[in-house]
Order: sequence, then C-alpha cells, then structure tokens
Amino acid sequence: MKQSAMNNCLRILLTLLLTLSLFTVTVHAATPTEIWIKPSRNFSNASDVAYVTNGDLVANWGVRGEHATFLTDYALDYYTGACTYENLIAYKGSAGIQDAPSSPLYNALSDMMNAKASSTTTYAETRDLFKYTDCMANDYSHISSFYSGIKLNGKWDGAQTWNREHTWPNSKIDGRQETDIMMLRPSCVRENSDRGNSAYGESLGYYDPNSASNGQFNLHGDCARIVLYTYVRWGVTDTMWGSKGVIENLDVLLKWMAEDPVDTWEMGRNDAVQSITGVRNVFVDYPELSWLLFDREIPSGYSSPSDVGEDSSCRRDSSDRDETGWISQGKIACTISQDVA
Ligand SMILES: [Ca+2]
Repeated sequence: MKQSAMNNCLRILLTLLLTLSLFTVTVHAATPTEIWIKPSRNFSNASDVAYVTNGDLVANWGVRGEHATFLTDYALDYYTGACTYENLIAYKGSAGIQDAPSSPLYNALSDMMNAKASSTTTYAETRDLFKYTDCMANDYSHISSFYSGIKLNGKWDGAQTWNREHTWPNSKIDGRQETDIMMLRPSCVRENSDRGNSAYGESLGYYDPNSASNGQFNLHGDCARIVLYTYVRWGVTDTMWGSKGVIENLDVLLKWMAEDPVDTWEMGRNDAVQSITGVRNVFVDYPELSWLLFDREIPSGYSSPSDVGEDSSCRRDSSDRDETGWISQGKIACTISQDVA
C-alpha cells in the first residue's frame, strides 16, 4: 500500500510537471515575440546607433535634450534620388510667408512626403504605438509625457493617466491628420487640458510649451518643427498663424527653431515614425529648410544634424563637383546635380 501510494504520488507529480511544462510552452508560443536589444548610449555618429526593433518597428533610441549631430542610417537612406538635400534646396525661392504655401520648395517637400507615405494608422492604433515613438532611453515600457517629461507607463489605460495631445489642436484641423502619429504626442491628462487648443507662442494668451517642462529641456524647437511639418504635410496653411492658429508668427517659429536645435530624441522619433508610416519630419533632419521655405537667411553657425546648414562647402556650385557628380561631406553625401526633375 505504501509503495502504491508513493507510485501514485510520483505519477501525479510527473503528470503535474508535464502539464506545467506543456502550459509553459503553450503560453510562450502564444506570446508575440518581442526582441528588445538595448542600444549603445555612447554613440557619436550614425553607425553607433543600435536600433531597437520589434519586427519592422523601430523604437526611439534618443535622449531628450541631447544634441543631435548626425543623420541616422534611416535618414541617409531616405533622402536619396530626387530627395537629396541639394535637389530639395534647388526649389528654394519663395517670396516669403504669403507665398510659401504655393512655393516650389513647399510643393517639393509635400510631394516627397506623399510619395514616401507607405501606410496609415487609425487614430485608435496610435495609442499603442507611442511605446515605440515616445519611449524613454533604455526603458521601453515607459513613455515620456510630451511637455513635462513625466515618466508614464506605456500601456494604454483608457486615458486615465495619459491621452493623446494634438500638437496641432484638433479644432484647427480637418481630420485627415488626426491619425498622423508624427503630430500626436502622449501627454498627462492635466498637461493636455492645460494647453487646451491655445496656439504656441510667447505673448500673453499663447501657450509656451516650456512652461510645463520645469527647465528640464527646451521644447520650443520640438514644437516649431512639428507644426511646420504638419503645415506642409497636410496643407493646413490657413490655420497656421496667430492666436486663432497654431503658432504666434513666423518670427517666433524661426526663433524657436534657432534657440533649440534638434535633439537625439527627435531624431530617434523620426526613425520610429518612419518605421510606422514611411514618412520622416524633414524639418528634424534638415531644420535649415525652415528658413529657406520662407526665404529667410539661415542663422550663422546654426547647428543642424546634417551639418549641411553650417557647411558652406555643400552649397558650392556645380563647378566643385567631381566627375561622378557627388561630393562626400563626411556624414552626408551632397549631390551637386543641377538637373532637378
Ligand atoms: Ca528641444
């Protein structure tokens, strides 16, 4: 009896272990494979960036406030063919703010983004994509609230703690761009309601995005680059300026661009968004285009991720090109072709 009881116990134990083993295998097999590889944080150029990917999606590898001094491999692959910087700036020549929306450069940038767009997301899908686009460095389960930088759990909780901030207020768009994750940012519920639908700016009655960051980082450039992207990407030029628009005026926009250069978090976000929609914010990669779009001078010494804005050698005329038509400028190859299609 004693032996039999022991055998029974062993049998039950073995059955239990086998069941647990099968259960474990079953659960594991049913769980989506997420391969997260920590990126190097000691990068100084594009080749040092180790992309964190889940399938085809790239996670933001950057750090808020860390100056971006290079274009990533994704960016370098994006601006090729007809979309090289030199080909794009060949279209410059707008007469100023009134004519910018119909200028050749505006149309070239708009056409480029339309051509690059590979997929769209629904508004509902965007809330589950912020864990890629807005994750915090080396912490892919948390996201950064746009204005305050407060660390949030990246898992959607039904808008109890965070929701989707329309950097271009929802009341000032026509709906098409509402599903564009480039324009949407996760933010604490309180932060989002504090901004409301106010236009960005510095004067009384405008919303200064730096008011919520407590000096942690400068958001002026981030906001200027997003609204300018939306202005071109979606053609919402009629609601851009003034208190009833999205940003105070052109001087504020360009001042914010200049005082707050691109950071690696914006560059990393560009990589992440591109992996979702196919489109990059050209004003993050080449912020100097902001001045050219409105026929203004690029500030002397302006620091751009591309180095192009501060490297006059990239602006040489066609007599400087070699026999291949290309001049390598370190981090970016500038085509000097004058034959713009
Ligand atoms: Ca910034």
